[in-house]
Amino acid sequence: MLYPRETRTREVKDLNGIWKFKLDKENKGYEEKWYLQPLKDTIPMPVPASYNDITQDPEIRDHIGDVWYETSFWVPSGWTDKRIVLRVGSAAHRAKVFVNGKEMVEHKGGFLPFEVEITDAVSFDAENRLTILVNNVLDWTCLPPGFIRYYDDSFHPHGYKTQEYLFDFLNYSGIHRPVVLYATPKTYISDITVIPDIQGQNGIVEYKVEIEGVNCQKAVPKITIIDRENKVVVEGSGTSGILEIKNAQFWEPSNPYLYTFRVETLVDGKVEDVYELPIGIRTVKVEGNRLLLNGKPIYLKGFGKHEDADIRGKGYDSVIAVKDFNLLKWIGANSFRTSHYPYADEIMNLADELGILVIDEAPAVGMNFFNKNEKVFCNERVNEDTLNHHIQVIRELIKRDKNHPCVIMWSVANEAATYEDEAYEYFKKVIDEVKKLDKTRPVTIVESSFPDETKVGTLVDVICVNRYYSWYTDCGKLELIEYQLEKELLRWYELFKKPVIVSEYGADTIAGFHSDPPVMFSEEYQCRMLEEFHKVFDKLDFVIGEHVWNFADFATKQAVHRVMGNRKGVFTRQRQPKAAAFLLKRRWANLKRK
Ligand code: GCB
Repeated sequence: MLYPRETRTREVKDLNGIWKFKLDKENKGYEEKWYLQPLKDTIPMPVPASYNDITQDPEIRDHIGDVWYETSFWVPSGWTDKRIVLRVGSAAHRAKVFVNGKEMVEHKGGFLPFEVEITDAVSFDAENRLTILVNNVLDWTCLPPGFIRYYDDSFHPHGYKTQEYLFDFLNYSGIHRPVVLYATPKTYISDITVIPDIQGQNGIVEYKVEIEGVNCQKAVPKITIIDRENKVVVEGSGTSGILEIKNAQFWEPSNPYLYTFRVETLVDGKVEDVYELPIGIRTVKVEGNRLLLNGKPIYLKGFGKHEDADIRGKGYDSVIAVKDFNLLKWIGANSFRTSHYPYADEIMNLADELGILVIDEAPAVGMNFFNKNEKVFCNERVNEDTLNHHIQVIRELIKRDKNHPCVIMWSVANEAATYEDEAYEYFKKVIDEVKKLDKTRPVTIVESSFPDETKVGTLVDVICVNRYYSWYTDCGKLELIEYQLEKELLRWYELFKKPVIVSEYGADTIAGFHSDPPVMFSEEYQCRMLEEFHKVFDKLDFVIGEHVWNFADFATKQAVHRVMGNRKGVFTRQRQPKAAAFLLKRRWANLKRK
């Protein structure tokens, strides 16, 4: 799926801003066809944003079910002979889109974009009404999965229910990413796949262009690769081919060089459509116990993140996005994982531009009761339907992100119950799909299982493991970390002979709490814990990365162990550094390993 970009032949119209919003308290609006008329009794709601924290009303914050959004737009008169597409960056978790009362498309999955051609549904002479129904219920067929708990006891009123899910971050809901209209010619470039390679000093670009629409049979794509100085470095033509850039600049964190891959489709010698894709020439490979970027070992320094901020919730916000990248640069990180779901296109674009490496994660989190008596991979829970949806999400994810040089690895899940026998078959199918669609990037599953119990260690290219020694186990016992962690990591390597990334480690820390000797929740404890982990990483050659949990404090569902959210941030939710930020900045500046 091509990100909507303006070119000579393409226009993008932003529909973001303040929309009308209505809570569907009894979830009856679809049945009553609310979309046929303008919504009544609405309140203003920003798009993109989670709706949960925008008002003072707990009923809106905690709503389970449907909500309605509505806006209106005019179609520019210059678009009469164009193909008009509506694109929703994401809506959590299911959406139905109506244009002028007509149902156009539905989508399941809250963290990926979807689009629909609406050329025949719009009016050029009148204002058009756009209605989006969003539903936030998570069930076992969703990613992430969840379930509704109905209470049948004397402590709860009749009919009381809660949305349950087995991950900690808050189930923020709403239209989370930009909504745009865009226009393309009627014969249009529908997809581009670019696979970069390196031969000596030269960059190799294998490409494939897909064209659809009225004259697609006649259309011939012309390809031009342009450097940053706007110089043409190579040209070609045809729907697929291999191009060579002599003396290419390779994309890497210290030089995130992007070329422009311009496609022009010619129909009877005339330019019909133009699309410009930023590309980076780089390779990623796992060799022995190393991760190689452009043939050289790379050590990952960074974080597991979240899309999360005050008031906006999970809504994309360019202010937060740029601030976060500035903090990543300031602290000396070179990477992050999109824990626990794919992030906004705009964030991926920034990572390309700024040279931050990304482990791109599917929204498969919360597939674990952390209780071996409660099975997850079974008919009533994560089953064939979940698997089919997982595979569908993998397809959408790779289609969206395949061309990003920043994406160096796919993560198919976080902390699933991989100790269950059934997990092997399940993840084999998911990983086979990834490998079928992308033969160039390594694949991982982020583990909480121990090396001797996981059933999936043989399926992945890199072992990613989350570990909380001295936090969730042996609380406060910093002195045990080195002993426990070293033993465990050595075992991972002994069993699987694959490079290991510690993809989560960290301590909840309330900014401003101090204690010496350190106790849990103090800034000193967070620092000491990180240092103990680092001692072990620095001894073990096969450890190829450290991702602290978390970049910033973030909102969670309420629980006795959550003090207004998860406080494992190295930055506060307002993006101010805790003491650990300065520790990491010093460490990462001086780290010898590359
Ligand atoms: C984990 C999860 C992460 C949680 C974290 C924690 O293992 O992967 O989503 O936020 O632990 O702090 O509990």
